[in-house]
Amino acid sequence: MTQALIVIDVQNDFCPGGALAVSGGDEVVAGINALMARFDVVILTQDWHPKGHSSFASSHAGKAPFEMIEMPYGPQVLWPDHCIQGTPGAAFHVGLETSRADAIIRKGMNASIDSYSAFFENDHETPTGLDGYLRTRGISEVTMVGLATDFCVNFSAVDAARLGYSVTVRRDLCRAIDLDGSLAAALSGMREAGVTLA
Ligand code: VGL
Ligand code: ZN
Repeated sequence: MTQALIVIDVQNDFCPGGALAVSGGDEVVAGINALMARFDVVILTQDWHPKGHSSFASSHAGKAPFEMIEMPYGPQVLWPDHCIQGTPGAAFHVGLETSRADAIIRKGMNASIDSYSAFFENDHETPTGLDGYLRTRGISEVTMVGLATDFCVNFSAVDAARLGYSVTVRRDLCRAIDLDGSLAAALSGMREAGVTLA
């Protein structure tokens, strides 16, 4: 059985000092590096937005970060500008062992759709190609770690479970944003989808 470690968005903007800092975001780096040795395949994801992305509050007149809006694909949290392509904030945390990665999947490039999941954009149908990559590498079991537990890890884990993978989320190697109960909702949603929370 081939197992993949999927490392979600361990980027400077999600670490302390970053534009959308997740509390303790940098604390997961050493543990993730250590875990890489136990997997056949390691995949990193990178949130990678163009300037003026529609998920940024700054792209909507009169809106502030963390307010909600209705997008054609459903409700969308508005974020501070973050992970803009090619900027230091979009780079991986300097301590992350990126040389071990078999593949890097970038997401959130379409200016009009946000993309929390490593598999699909938030319309839940436009694929990133990760499913094809995993299948053609013969992978049926995935473990997920990274940032943030309640957004990108959550959406990626639920999509992976729906796609038929056996999914484990290592909570100790994730950190959450936790907006208005989003962490509790994400944990129950992942459990319902059959994700193992370890
Ligand atoms: C993420 C909010 C916006 C994440 C990405 O990686 O969890 N959250 N973009
Ligand atoms: Zn983003």
